[in-house]
Amino acid sequence: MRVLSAVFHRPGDPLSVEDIELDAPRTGELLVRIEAVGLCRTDWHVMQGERQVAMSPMVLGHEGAGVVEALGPGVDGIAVGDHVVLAFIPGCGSCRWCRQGRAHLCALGPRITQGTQVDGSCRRRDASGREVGAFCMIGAFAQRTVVHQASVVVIDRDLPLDLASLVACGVPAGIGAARHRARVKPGDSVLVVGVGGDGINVVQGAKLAGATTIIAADVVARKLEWARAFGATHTVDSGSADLVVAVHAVTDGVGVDHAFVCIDPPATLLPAFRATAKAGNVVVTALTPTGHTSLPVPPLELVTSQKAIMGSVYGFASPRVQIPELIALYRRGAIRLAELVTRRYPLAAINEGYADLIAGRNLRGVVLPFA
Ligand code: CXF
Ligand code: ZN
Repeated sequence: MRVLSAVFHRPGDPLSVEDIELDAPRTGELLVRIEAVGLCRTDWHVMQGERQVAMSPMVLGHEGAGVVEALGPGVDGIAVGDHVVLAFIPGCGSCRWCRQGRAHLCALGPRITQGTQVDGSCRRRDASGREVGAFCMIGAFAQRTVVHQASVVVIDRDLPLDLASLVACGVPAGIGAARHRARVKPGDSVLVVGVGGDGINVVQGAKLAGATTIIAADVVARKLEWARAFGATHTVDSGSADLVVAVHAVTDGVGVDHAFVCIDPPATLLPAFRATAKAGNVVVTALTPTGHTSLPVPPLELVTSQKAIMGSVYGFASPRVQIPELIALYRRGAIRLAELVTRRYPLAAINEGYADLIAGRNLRGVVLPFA
């Protein structure tokens, strides 16, 4: 079938919104009508050539939610009409990580930039017959997609799908970084550098975990205001203030228990590290363009300060466990979803959505492919 999709062709070019030929689902796969898909910075990194993918053209988009329309053979436990969130790392169910319940570490994870389906082949072609890939084995910037059941988490049907799309990436990435990676405890102090789509969710995750000092740092004034609404107790304009001085002023010269680097690690990791207390945690959630090969932290300082620097993807917990849990927390009023959405766009306006993200106008833009 022909499916309107937003396609990456070459680094530096805007996404091209065009008809793509989508094949029927094969074994273990299903057809999903995409009702909402979030605009995450990761896709922007791909569009800029900062994160390399193995093929082009490729349909980007990995923060999607929708409704199952058809099943291929061998799909288990998913029915037509089910509402689903797409997981940007599949859970094969059989590798050592999945068997431990840690699907965020699934052995298939390194293949999400390849463009192919789980079985290694492609389901999409452009008008000239060329094979077209799907980012994260999802390709959610489209009206419909074919994904493997390993990439699917079934959710309750009464949750609005624009809100459901948020729990596909930014919400678990941020909240999970606070809860599962740093393991923030009641009374802890936290610094979040970059309070966009990931960072704002670290703020709400830190609040949920009982942190009593939550310092948000950003260069965009509007994002600092949003961070206050999500639970930040202090804000720092990192465009003008010295981050380390500002954090020490709030923490009696000690530094924070946990710092989160949610934007531009080459520039922000060292100040975040130095704003962290001895023996504290520095958690990096933001991506760095390919080509940077070292951490900007003096090794001697790392040893003598006894701090831990750690990476976190998908909030360091299985999307299969986290997504239903986060939806339950939302229903209890413990986390916010609706307030994360700044603007909604039709698929044809997706490049405008990315321009808004990069200009700092959006916390989250959400594309509604059928609007
Ligand atoms: C990213 C995390 C690192 C691998 C590619 C996808 N996540 C989403 O924003
Ligand atoms: Zn993302």
